[in-house]
Parts: sequence; C-alpha cells; structure tokens
Amino acid sequence: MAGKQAATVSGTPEVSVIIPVHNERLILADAVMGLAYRLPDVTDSFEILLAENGSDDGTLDEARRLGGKMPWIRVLHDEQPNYGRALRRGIMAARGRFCVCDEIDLCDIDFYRSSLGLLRPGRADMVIGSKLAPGARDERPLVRRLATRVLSGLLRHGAGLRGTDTHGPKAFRRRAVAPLAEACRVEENLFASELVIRAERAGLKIVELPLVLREKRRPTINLVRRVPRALYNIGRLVWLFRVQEPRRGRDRQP
Ligand SMILES: Nc1nc2c(ncn2[C@@H]2O[C@H](COP(=O)(O)OP(=O)(O)O)[C@@H](O)[C@H]2O)c(=O)[nH]1
Ligand SMILES: [Mg+2]
Repeated sequence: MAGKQAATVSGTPEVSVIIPVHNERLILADAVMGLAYRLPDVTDSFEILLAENGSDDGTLDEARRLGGKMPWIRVLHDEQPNYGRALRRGIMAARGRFCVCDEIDLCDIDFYRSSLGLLRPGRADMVIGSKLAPGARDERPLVRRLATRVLSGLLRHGAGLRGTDTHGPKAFRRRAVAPLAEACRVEENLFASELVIRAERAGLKIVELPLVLREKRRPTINLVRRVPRALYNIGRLVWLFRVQEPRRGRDRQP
C-alpha cells in the first residue's frame, strides 16, 4: 500500500470518502485497505472518513488503530447508532473538493471512477448509484430488492422524489451539497433520501448511474427491525416536503 499511497495529509484532498460504520470490525480493515489500494488509480489525493457510532463489537478501536497508522484515515465517533447522523457528520467534516459516500460492504472503485469523471468537468453536481436505473443489476435477496422498490415508490409518490433510488453510493461537489446536508431534518435511515430530494429541489445537476450491487456480507441490521423506523421517517419526509416546505412554482419541473 505504502508505495501506492497518494493521499495528502495536511493539504486539501481532492476526494473525501465518507463511510458510516456500525459493528463492522470483521470486515473493516480489509475493506478500507482494499479501497485505499485502488483509490490512487482514480485520484491523486484522498482522505477516508470512518463515521462510526454505536458499535459494541470493537469497530471503534479497529478504526482508531487504522487511523493511527494511516493519517489520511480520520475517525468520527458518537455513542448512539444512527446512520444518517454519521453520514452528515462525515459530510460536515470532509475537506475534499468532492465527496464520495460509500458503504463498507460495497466500496466499488468503478463507481468512484465514473462519478468523478462526471463531477470534474462539471457534468454533474451529484452522482447517485441506483439499484433501479436501467442497466442496474441487484444481486441481493428478493425481499431486499422488493423493499428497495417499495421505499422508492413511497418516496416518489409521497415526498416528491424524482430519481429512482436514494440509498446507493453518492458522489458530489462538497460545496454544493454540504449546506443541504446541514439543512436536513430527518436522520437515521432516511437522511440520504432527504438529502437527495433537497438536491433535486435546489436544482443541482444530478446523474444516476446503474449499479451492479454485490455486497460483501449480509446487512448488519435485520430488515424487519428497520421497517417501523423507516416508515416513521418516510412519514416525516412526506410531512416535511408536502406540508412544511411544499414546492414553489419555480421548483416544478416536468
Ligand atoms: N455509523 C453508522 N453506520 C451504520 C449504521 N447502520 C449501518 N451503518 C453502515 O451503513 C452501511 C450500510 O449498512 P448495511 O448494513 O450494509 O445496510 P444496507 O445499506 O441496507 O445494505 C455500512 O457501512 C454500515 O456499517 C449506524 O447505525 N451507524
Ligand atoms: Mg449493505
């Protein structure tokens, strides 16, 4: 790795990779080192922010151990498990011109290459990896593919989402998106959806890329346990975007 490392430590990196992590001790080091090995192929300078919260399996110690050895790994920590809060903290702490928000079980360098290829020349402000865009291949179990379709349908019909998917990896121009992340009101598993809807409403140039999704392991939190909180947070988004912040005329696009 050392020979290939190209991250700046004190200067501003081109790319900040933000990865929320929760109870990922078993795959953390391999995933981070594998990603760091490939990142120099797509950028001259990067940092990796591991936004941990609420783990009870030693993930935080493992993340700090990695950060102690490699100064371009930065570790953020909170006590309570909260995916959205971790992601937002990562975005607010990032220093790069571009951010890539990833998941520890994905880390697909092809997405980094394609999204940076669109962001650098200004062809996009935000690039979203979509499991539902034409050409996507989702290799997860049927029940999770169905859950993605239901969530996407509820967001589209209820909260005015225009895209197909909000939960995949995302890359964006930090200065365009950080203020939107700060404005988001819903945390946990629906933070990313609110962020994407806010980006759409702000008129950012958004491009979806079809994902080929192969997870390195099954999700850490059981799908059924997530459903009540997800439904509650979808309800909050519907209320937020329909009642509290309805679209103004100029926001309406075909
Ligand atoms: N910080 C933080 N990260 C989380 C939390 N829940 C999930 N993650 C991370 O979010 C990413 C995706 O989680 P995963 O369990 O694969 O769920 P999936 O998105 O449905 O596949 C992984 O990097 C997890 O470690 C959480 O409560 N807090
Ligand atoms: Mg996953």
